[in-house]
Amino acid sequence: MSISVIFPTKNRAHYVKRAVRTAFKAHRVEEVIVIDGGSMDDTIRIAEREGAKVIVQSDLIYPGKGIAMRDGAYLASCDILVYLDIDIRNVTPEFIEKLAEPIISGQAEFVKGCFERAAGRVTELVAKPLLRMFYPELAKFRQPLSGEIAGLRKLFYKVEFERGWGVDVGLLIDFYKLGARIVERDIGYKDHDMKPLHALTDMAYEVAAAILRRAIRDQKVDPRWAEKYMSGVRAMDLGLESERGFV
Ligand SMILES: Nc1nc2c(ncn2[C@@H]2O[C@H](COP(=O)(O)OP(=O)(O)O)[C@@H](O)[C@H]2O)c(=O)[nH]1
Ligand SMILES: [Mg+2]
Repeated sequence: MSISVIFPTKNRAHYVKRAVRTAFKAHRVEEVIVIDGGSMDDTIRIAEREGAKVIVQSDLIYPGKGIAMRDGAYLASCDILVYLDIDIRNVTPEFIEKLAEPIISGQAEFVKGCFERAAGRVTELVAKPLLRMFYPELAKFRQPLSGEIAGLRKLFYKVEFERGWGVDVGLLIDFYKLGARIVERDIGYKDHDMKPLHALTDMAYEVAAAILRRAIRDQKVDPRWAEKYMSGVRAMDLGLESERGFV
């Protein structure tokens, strides 16, 4: 089985060389794909120089990580897709090999990476409580928001990619609903940039929205209740920056 490695990127030129080179070194990797979210730095140039297939994501909104992941799935041609964040300082080929292994061995169709480091704030305070309420079967995952995943390419065409930060938890729920066998695989320590608390508000909101939209779809939440309480949230004017376009 062959592997396509996909990196969503935005303004992370500093990490690109190591990430792409490392990906090409992993066993079975036949292509490395970089989907850029409109970087103003050298991200695209370096990725091309290193031999990656590079495109700019199809809809240039920010945050658009989910759009980039979806575009990557459609550009890819190998049997297995492995997604990695670009900003992993200590990335090694083993990250990719460990993620793909349960699929190659026939144990799973979808693999969620997890790390030794404690899970992030949005994971602990938003994703886990909501998963426990609406998808208790998924509450055991230590890092339901991790962007390090592997899956059978053909299954990625049957799930819904959220546009922004909700994409990772959305994929986990959708693969589960598809009946895919899912395992969590510890891939060691992940050394990456940490966002300040204020940058997490929008992220937390998008993660909550992704879970709640699926809970409504799966009839775990009364749609009339949802209409009444959730429909106005997106348009709510808090006097802050408006319109994130996550739906
Ligand atoms: N194409 C694209 N990539 C993005 C966007 N936002 C973030 N990324 C990439 O998605 C990955 C995860 O983002 P990051 O900021 O590290 O999130 P965190 O690890 O949760 O703090 C990184 O590889 C980013 O460069 C976007 O709008 N478009
Ligand atoms: Mg990161």
